[in-house]
Amino acid sequence: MNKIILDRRRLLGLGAVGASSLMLAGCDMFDGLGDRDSEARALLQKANDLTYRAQRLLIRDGALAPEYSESEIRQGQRPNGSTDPQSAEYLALKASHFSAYRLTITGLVEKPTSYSLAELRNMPSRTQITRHDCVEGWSCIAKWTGTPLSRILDEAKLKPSARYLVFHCFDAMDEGPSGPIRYYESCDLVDARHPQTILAYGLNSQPLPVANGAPIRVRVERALGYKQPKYVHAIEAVDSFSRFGRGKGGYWEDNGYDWYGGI
Ligand SMILES: Nc1nc2c(c(=O)[nH]1)N[C@H]1C(S)=C(S)[C@@H](COP(=O)(O)O)O[C@H]1N2
Ligand SMILES: [Mo]
Repeated sequence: MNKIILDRRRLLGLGAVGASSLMLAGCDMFDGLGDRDSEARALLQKANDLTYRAQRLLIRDGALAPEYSESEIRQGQRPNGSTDPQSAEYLALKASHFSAYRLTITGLVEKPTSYSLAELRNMPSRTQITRHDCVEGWSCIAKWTGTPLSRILDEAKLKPSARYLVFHCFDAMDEGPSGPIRYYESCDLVDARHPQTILAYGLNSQPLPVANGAPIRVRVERALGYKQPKYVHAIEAVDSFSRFGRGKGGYWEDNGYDWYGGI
């Protein structure tokens, strides 16, 4: 395992060198005319895709993120980002302990459907103790319980054209010209079907607190903290992200973070 991590780091390091030399090579493009700026962007995008493909090659599709023992849970899961959504819809659901909540599955699926929290809790569950790594430089080991996302996808039956899942959240991050800009995230179908990818409703043997994403937050255990959307109300199967936000696949991605966000 250590060897794999080392090799991966080394390869990612090489990837970074590759990307920065592309950037240098791209520099004189900024002095040129017309749409060369976007040419340079396309090059950088290619470097990003390369990193993604390198990671996909090195991390076997089914490889599990490390799991820990109860004794390694040292503190509660530190709430970060949104911790108390204020949208009217969310406040109403929270007031009734999420009894009227429904998780909607839409987009490129044969059977669009929705689930109440009770229905999700009554499905087969998975519990895992994993480490959450936030890009701000902190980590927490916590125990997550939830419904495997693969089970939900089997029921909804993805259409062959589906390539990604987009997770829509209740919380607003900013006010945009046409209303609130809500948190959203996405993942590919390999991560979506990964055995540790769950729709979590439990944290450290308690119901998931509001501060950590009640009633449902996604755990994609091989990815960074911002890839773990909280307050999820809809999952949409899509073939592209271009319709959402600035088209980069997530709120933080639209603000410059890497889409893949693997660890
Ligand atoms: N809806 C939503 N999901 C989110 C965020 C957020 O602000 N809103 N922040 C992300 C970030 S940066 C981190 S580190 C984790 C924090 O999860 P926690 O509050 O359970 O620790 O949630 C992620 N998912
Ligand atoms: Mo984070």
